[in-house]
Amino acid sequence: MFARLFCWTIAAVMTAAAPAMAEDGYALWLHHARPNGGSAEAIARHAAAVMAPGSGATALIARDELVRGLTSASGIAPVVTDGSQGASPQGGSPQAGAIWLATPASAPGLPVKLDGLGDEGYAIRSLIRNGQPVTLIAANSDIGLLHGAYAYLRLADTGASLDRLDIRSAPRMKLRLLNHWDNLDGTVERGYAGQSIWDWWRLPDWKGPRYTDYARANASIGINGTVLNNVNARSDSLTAPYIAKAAALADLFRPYGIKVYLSVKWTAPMELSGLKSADPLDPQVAAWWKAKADEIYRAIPDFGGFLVKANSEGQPGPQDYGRTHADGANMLAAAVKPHGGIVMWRAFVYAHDNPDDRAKQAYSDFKPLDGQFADNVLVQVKNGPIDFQPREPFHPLFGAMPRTPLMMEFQITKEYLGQSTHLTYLGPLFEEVLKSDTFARGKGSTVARVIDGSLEGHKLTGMAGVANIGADRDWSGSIFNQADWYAFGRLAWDPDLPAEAIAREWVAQTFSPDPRVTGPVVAMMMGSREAAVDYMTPLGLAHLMGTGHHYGPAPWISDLARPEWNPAYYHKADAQGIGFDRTRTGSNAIGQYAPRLAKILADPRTTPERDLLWFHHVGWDAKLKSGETLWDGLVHHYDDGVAYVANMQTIWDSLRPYIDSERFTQTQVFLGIQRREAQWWRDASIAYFQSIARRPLPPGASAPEHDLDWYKARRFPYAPGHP
Ligand code: GCV
Repeated sequence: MFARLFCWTIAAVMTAAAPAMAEDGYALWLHHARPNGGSAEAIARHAAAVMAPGSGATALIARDELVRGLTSASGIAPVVTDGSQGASPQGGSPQAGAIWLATPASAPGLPVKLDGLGDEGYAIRSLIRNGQPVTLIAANSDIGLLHGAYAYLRLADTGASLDRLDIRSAPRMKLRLLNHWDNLDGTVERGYAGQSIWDWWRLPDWKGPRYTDYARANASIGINGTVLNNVNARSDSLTAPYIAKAAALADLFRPYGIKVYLSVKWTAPMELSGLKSADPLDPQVAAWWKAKADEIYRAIPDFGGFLVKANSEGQPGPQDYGRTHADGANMLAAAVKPHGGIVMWRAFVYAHDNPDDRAKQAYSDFKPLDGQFADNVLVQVKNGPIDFQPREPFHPLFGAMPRTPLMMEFQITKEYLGQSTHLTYLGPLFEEVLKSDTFARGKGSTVARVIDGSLEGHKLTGMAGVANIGADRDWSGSIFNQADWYAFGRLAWDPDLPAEAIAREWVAQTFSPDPRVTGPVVAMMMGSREAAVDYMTPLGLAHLMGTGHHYGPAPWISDLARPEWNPAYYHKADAQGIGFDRTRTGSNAIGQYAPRLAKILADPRTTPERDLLWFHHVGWDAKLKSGETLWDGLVHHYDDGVAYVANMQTIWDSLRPYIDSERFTQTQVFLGIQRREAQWWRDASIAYFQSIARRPLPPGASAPEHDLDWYKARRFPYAPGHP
């Protein structure tokens, strides 16, 4: 009878008693710090035992994660049983509760309904079993159990009541993917957290512990796939040695429900096998890709598929052979289809020989292809029509291709939002885009409903985030950048989650659920992205960053070869006013939106002020909603941005008693950098625009610290993220 009772207490206590880790951020949101007395006791009371009958790798991970997390959070290691003894742990209080992990396979006749939860969803329910309080975590599969286990830990860590739980949750998006822009030489394009975490050189032999921690972190927020290499791809990643390396990672990630994908270079058949062309309609080319896909699937049976950047920024593609993006995508799709793979074809395209507004080019290329893509292709669209700016209106392709699954591409790494050191929480940016109404099928046709498939009935759905992960000890280049990774995962699972609630969860798990911490830190975070918009590119301005590295202000640049590489192309400031005329009198990019929205955007008086200069060229003396002139308002926005950062510094300084010194100091120092750089952005922008607008600063506004030439002379040859 006792033979089936397994006691893991010693192992669990050893886990708990591991040497106290420095708070260097490595533990992310998973360090399960012990909350104040009351919650710790409640956790111990509800989770004196973990009943986990499964024996598969994933079920064991779910069990171990619970034991590890609960031990750390409550200070008491739960007993582990296989459940056959009922809920009461041996020697435990008869009132003590247990966590019961179960699937229909392990426990037929479960007292919860699991239909609608699919393979990845879960249910959590408080019940009485054999007279004992039990929290049932149930799912159709072990992966669902793992997600449920992490969800339970999230509740415990955030101080939620664990008494009467009745939760059902399933992901709204099928594909929830990180896109790594990691190069085979270890550099990361637009990476600000050190070198790549993939040690390609020593793979497949050396598989360091960080890979498993990476999988844990991602699984804990529901991410279920990772594209390992940069979309600016090298063919080498498709050679046998690199397939073996990818396979080693796939083996590690599989028990966490995470599949690997690869970015591919269009001309790989020519570069690797000497084919004369990469024409997608050439049978030899198609056969090459089919053989390559077969080879990959022999090594990685659950390989996810391919991500492609084609005919964009110098990358080759099917258009080089007079073919369309659909021709290219469908040829690759046929190669992976027999294995259940998919193709994600990026819509980030613009051409140097196309004089049309850059913001219009992707729509012009892709909209006519709607309905022509194979059923295992998604078109992956950046959130806005230019390129991950601090603010952009949503991309007009959302809602415009009803017969094609569109996948969202967000950028988690902050290429344009202060890179590693600015505290600019991206949750509100993601939320703003997802909630935007495309009006494609009338009011309520939000971007979230386009990408979760509900608007047009698509089953293949997804959201990708360009990762901000590197080999830095804190993974993301700063503690607060971890929140962006976290928010991405949570929103990919449920695009309706409010950014503020996500921030609260993250702060509670990362620092403390103490309201003296969550209150001010969440408040800081929530306004931080708007502050960056204010001090960098207010009122709808965009792409005014330094050339190439995109670090710091350079609105004056106007001499680069391609027009759309120049900041001056985007702001179009002249003696009369500022802004890009995208109405009928200008590029008519507004015409790419649904008529109801286009009508709103066509008039500067009805255009949301936050997007004003994106859509309109507005006179310097035009009146804003506040009653002030555009010029004065612009200056005030810059000042508001700087003031917000100064305020974050004050708030953060007051939190010293509640935050460990390592993470406190990093944030304090980084806020100092941000303050300095916000001022620089403000001063350089005002110095430049004033030289064009030729108007005095509004009363009370201070003059820039230096003259314009000083700002123009700054050079940053070693700025990171631009290998
Ligand atoms: C991977 C922008 C970035 C590039 C990036 C490109 C893309 O242009 O600056 O670094 O290249 O977007 O998304 O393909």
